[in-house]
Amino acid sequence: MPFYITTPIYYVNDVPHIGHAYTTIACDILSRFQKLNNQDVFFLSGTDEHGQKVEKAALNSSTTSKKFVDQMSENFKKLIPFLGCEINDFIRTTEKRHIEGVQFFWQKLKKNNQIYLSNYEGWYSIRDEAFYVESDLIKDGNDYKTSSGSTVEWVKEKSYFFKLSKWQDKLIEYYENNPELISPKSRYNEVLSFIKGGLKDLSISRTTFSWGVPVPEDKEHVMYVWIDALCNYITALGYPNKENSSFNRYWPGVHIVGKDILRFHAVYWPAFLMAAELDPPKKIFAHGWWTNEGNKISKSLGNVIDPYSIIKEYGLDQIRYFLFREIPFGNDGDFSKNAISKRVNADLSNNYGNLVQRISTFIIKNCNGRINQTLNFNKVDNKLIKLFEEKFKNYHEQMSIQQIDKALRSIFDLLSETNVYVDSQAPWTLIKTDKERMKVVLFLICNIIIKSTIMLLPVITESSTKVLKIFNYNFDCISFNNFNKLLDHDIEISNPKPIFPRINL
Ligand code: ME8
Repeated sequence: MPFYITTPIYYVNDVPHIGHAYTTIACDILSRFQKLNNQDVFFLSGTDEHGQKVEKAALNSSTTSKKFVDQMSENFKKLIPFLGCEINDFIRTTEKRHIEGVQFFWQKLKKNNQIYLSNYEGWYSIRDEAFYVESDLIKDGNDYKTSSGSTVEWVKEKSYFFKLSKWQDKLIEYYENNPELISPKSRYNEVLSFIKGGLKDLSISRTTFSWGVPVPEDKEHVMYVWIDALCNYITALGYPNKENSSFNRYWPGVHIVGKDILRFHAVYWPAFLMAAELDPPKKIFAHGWWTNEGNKISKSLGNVIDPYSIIKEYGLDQIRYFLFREIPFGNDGDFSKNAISKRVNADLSNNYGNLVQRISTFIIKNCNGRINQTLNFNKVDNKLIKLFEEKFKNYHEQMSIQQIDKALRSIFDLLSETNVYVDSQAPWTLIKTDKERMKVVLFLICNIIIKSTIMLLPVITESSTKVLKIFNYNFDCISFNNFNKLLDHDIEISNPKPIFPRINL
């Protein structure tokens, strides 16, 4: 089955930070999970390069807008492999394929009588690239600000409008019939009540600057950056080419976005798509925001977390794991170095790493690195096998609904119980008293280690790969098909090495 997953396309007005890395890694985890389910995955990321915010940043640089966006986009592209993420395509909104696709989309809306020309007069925030009504704003002396502190300016210009108001009832009906389309539930409720509060037609073109996609047949206007940006999800698939195209195969997709941009994705985007007679997205998941040691992350506070330096300091898998285990995916979270160290030491070093290390070195030392396959399990063993089956089921259910933290918790509960089993069965004692029983115990522990490692593969990809190599696991066999079945071959271990050294607190 095709599975299409997207990150937001990131604004190139500044360099990437941990927030961007967070969304990209989330998509990578979910994409790797679906690959283990044998799905045909298409994972897209990219950059949002038009609009006033980017134009302003380009003007402040000493180069042309085109050169500026080329350089800045490269920073986002380069970050992806550094984060251990594997994408299928990277789209830039300044590419020809995108511009042509968006212009086609615009014409389709026009043909369907969804667009009209009028005048816009109201507030606009360049930082948010969003229109605001006065009731959304907070008075700040003589000025107004948004609730997140963005400044706004009064805009008065000729503009094309999209007939968003016409889609209010359709959107309500659509979401009421499909409540699982927006997650978490609280965000779904928020979107639904926003739509029920009434939708106004949306200004979708600008005339007071020129850094945007030209509106077809009206050179005076460029498109509003959000209609341009949202279309990336389909232009990257080859839209408007529908026959035999990736569009045909992969659309509709799953969008992972920050809570700040949910409204654009869950209100405007499905309405645009329905108006163009296309399917709305399959799912929109809105995650929360990270603060840094309790403070809002912002350039002016000088506390922006650079993904390169934090990964160099703690390690890639350590950061990937921390980001997705520490807080429920969907909630806000606080990024603190103390929390990273505690989390890594407790889970990755003690619970998982130590288990792998002590079992693999024990087998090398005492069994020549080899444990034969067996089925001679007793009651205690069967209890652990049953627990594994339960935890895998839970892991699978949670990952399927993007609850990455809960899925990880299932694996680590299983590993904790496995450590208890190791201590109670004590293979180091059995070696003296009952060698046959020792082999059964070791075979089962190796099974659980291998299975847990495969479950961890989407999150801590590099380290899981290393562990599977220690256990000489055949990578061609990796899939969640028949996952409950224990290994039907002997286990061979080579070159055990410590995987997660403890971080000194
Ligand atoms: O909004 N914590 O781009 P953008 C968690 N171009 N995530 C964060 C974060 C934080 N502190 N800060 C940013 C745009 N993010 C548009 C999107 S899509 C058609 C167009 C993440 O560069 C989060 O995913 O401002 C947020 O949605 C995204 O970065 C916004 O990136």
